[in-house]
This record gives sequence, C-alpha cells and structure tokens, in this order.
Amino acid sequence: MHKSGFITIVGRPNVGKSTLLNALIGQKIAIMSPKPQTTRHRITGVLSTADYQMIFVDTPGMHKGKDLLNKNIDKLAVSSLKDVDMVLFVVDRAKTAAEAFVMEYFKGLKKPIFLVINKIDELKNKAEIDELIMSYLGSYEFDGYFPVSAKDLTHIDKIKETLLNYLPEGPKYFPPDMKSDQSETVMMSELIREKILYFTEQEIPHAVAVVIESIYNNQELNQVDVSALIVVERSTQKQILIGRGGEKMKHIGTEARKEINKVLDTKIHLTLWVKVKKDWRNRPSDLKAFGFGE
Ligand SMILES: Nc1nc2c(ncn2[C@@H]2O[C@H](COP(=O)(O)OP(=O)(O)OP(=O)(O)O)[C@@H](O)[C@H]2O)c(=O)[nH]1
Ligand SMILES: [Mg+2]
Repeated sequence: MHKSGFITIVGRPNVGKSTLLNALIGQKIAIMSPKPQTTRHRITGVLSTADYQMIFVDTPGMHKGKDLLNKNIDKLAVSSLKDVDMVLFVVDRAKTAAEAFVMEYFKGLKKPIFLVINKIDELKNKAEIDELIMSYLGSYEFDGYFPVSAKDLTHIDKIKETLLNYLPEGPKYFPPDMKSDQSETVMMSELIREKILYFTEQEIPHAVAVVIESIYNNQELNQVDVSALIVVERSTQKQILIGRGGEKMKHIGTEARKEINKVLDTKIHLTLWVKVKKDWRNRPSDLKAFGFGE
C-alpha cells in the first residue's frame, strides 16, 4: 500500500517554518532568514520513499498585514489550511497575539493538527519547554506535539514517524526525484533575496522584489550568465542597497552567487541591477509582474 498526503506548515513569521521544511526534506528548498516575513510564496517540498510521499507546504508567516502584498500573502497561508490533509503549527518560545490569530483558523478544521515547538536549543531546561507545551495544549486539542530544533535537526525524525502513521493511502503525486515545485529561476531569485535580507536592515528587506531577467547558458566559459533585477520602492533604498562605491551590492552579489552555486550546483556569473518602482507592494499590476497575487 502506498501512502501520500499534503501537510502544511503554518505559524507566525520567523518561528522557523522554512528551516523546518528544509530539515524535513533534507535539503535547502526554501530560503530562511532572521528577518520576519521572509517567505512570500507557498513552497512545496516533496519527501519520497518507495512506500510513501509526504508533500510539505511551507507558507508565509501569518500576521495581520497592512499592504496589498501582505494581504495576498496571508490569504495563501489560510487557504493552504483548507487544501491539505494535515497541519504542522510551528511556534517558538515567544508566544504572541499572532499565535492566537493563527489558532482561530483551526476551529472546525477536521484534520490532524500537530504542535511543533521549535528552537528548543534556545530553551534552557525541560521545565521551560514543558510549560510552553502546556500553555498551548490548554487552548487547543492538538493531535500531537513535537519539541524540536529545526536548525540542529533535533527530533525531526519523530515528526516524520508520526505523520507516516496518519498518512492516508494515496498515489505518487510527484515523480520520485522531484524535491520541490520551484523552478530553478524562482530559486535563483529567492536566493538573491535571501542575501539581501541578511545584509540589509530595517525597511529594505520588506521593500524588495527580485526578478530574473535573463539566463544564458554560456558554454564557452562553462557557466550560466544570470542577470537579475532588484526592485525597491524608494531611491533612498536604492542608495542603501548599492552602498558606498557599490560595496554593498558587490557583497550581496558575491554571497548570492556562492549560494546559487552550492544549492543549485551550477556555476553562474551574476549581474545585479537595482531599480526603483514606487509603491510596488500596493499595485496589483506590479505584484503580478513580480510573481505575486492572482
Ligand atoms: N536557534 C534556532 N534558530 C532557528 C531554528 N529554526 C530556525 N531558526 C532561525 O529562525 C530564523 C527564522 O527562520 P525561518 O525558517 O526563515 O522562519 P519562517 O517561520 O519561515 O519565517 P517567515 O518566512 O518570515 O514566516 C532564522 O534566523 C533561523 O536560522 C532553531 O531550531 N533554533
Ligand atoms: Mg519562511
């Protein structure tokens, strides 16, 4: 009997959902960063064996977003709850109003929902972990809970074992060698955005979109020439991103190139451009052009 099913990963921004997805699949599929609201798309990761297929759906962190981009993003996470067989609700030690906001959506969902207490490497002792678990079990009847560290890969197998018990009989939805639904082009733009998130502060991370403009297989130099456009909202942001003498952009470009080489196993030459597009996060046509919205 072959088992398969869809499992969505939801929770507040920055709790480690994408890190957990990567840990479950065993390779980098979703970008991760210390900045909240890193994930902007629904990202599918597939874990296949001869006997089963678990299809994990990483979602953007749920919170009450104000602009059009964030409203679209929130819808993604909410709709994913309806479409799947099971839910992993990820939290860390910071219990906020956003957790209650997410749990509101669990009401009436007739499917297994598991609590994942992530970042236990940051928690000092067992009593602290137990207290956190109890505070959640008191407000919702979860089907199980897992204290884990997605970063250190601690107890990740326990999640898989339990999910396998609950996984229904089903077909192979994806070819066995397929790990993700993201194209290489999307992955490249995401890895560039990841480096921007790491090396910029304050409003820049949220104001950025990355679009791959061209990919050329340069056989002469045995490399792939990639040209990417970084879109920001204001000229001041553009200046910060470029940095004095172009230093910042150069650094981001180098780090992104190295990461793309590693993750996609492709030698690339990367050219980055920065362009200002005022208020793109609130323009439906821009959102569409940058890969968001319907
Ligand atoms: N100490 C520790 N940090 C972790 C762990 N898992 C994730 N992190 C860190 O938490 C931060 C956020 O991780 P992400 O995986 O990007 O979080 P996310 O929930 O996907 O965030 P959004 O996409 O913004 O909703 C990163 O700096 C991670 O390195 C963990 O187990 N332990
Ligand atoms: Mg994420």
